[in-house]
Amino acid sequence: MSDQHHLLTEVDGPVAIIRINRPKVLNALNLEVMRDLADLMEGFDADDAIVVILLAGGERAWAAGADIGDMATASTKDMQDRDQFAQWERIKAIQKPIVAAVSGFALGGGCELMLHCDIIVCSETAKIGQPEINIGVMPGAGGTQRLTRAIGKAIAMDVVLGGRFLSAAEALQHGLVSRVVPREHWFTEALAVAQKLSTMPPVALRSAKASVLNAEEQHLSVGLIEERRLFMDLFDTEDQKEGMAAFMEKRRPTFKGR
Ligand code: CO8
Repeated sequence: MSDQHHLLTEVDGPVAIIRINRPKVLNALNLEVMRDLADLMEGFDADDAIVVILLAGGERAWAAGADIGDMATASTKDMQDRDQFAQWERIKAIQKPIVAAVSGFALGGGCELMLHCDIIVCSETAKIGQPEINIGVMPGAGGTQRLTRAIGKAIAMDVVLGGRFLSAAEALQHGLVSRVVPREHWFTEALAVAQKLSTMPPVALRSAKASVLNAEEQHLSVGLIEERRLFMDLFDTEDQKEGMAAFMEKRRPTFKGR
């Protein structure tokens, strides 16, 4: 495991693992972490040997938000000049699937980072929320939008306006996370999900991710046209030929990512 101090990385076959590692501040996301996270993710996205990215926090905290110390005395102009949202846009543009391994606090920018991931495996200990209101601000990295699309207006208002934390069970019930697992399995189960995904045909994975994300971005009729195009394009890949031939021949497919 190589240590880039606040982010630890490891490659496990076709799965790239990134761990946020600032335990003393509950993995608060400062500007350097976000920039380096975007750099790492873009590197793995461009690496043909990697199929899936697994992003993990720590046992006590996935991430307790943006680093409040970074912003405490900032003016609106200071925040604009930092252009920190450019890093979030880079993470949003990652084409490979991102699996989140979430334990403990996922708050504020931490919750928003979780919402940038595609499959969210969450410990039964997780506490998820957007408590920015308590410190005089509001979500700024997509929380009011992605959270509302995921869980609906009524619960989103409770979380965003009231600062209420959702338990893992509530988050699952409201469709905010993909799976809830016993506390001791939060990382191993997420890794297993990432490993399973990494056996899938990579081109189809990318197209399917893009198409599901379109459902959040676009109106239905536009999303359906784009889905049809992505679906058709996959018929020019070797993996489609191999996947369907293997099914017909009752054998396991060997995907090549093209
Ligand atoms: N930023 C900086 N330091 C933090 C943060 C944070 N977000 N969260 C926790 N810490 C630090 C604490 O200051 C403390 O440090 P120290 O030991 O030096 O005093 C250490 O982590 C441990 O925290 P606590 O002692 O408070 O631990 P508790 O178990 O008592 O409480 C809580 C845990 C409830 C998670 C509590 O720490 C808390 O409320 N944290 C802040 C949560 C919050 O408000 N998050 C939102 C931040 S604002 C935000 O995310 C805006 C996003 C905008 C878009 C992104 C732009 C970059």
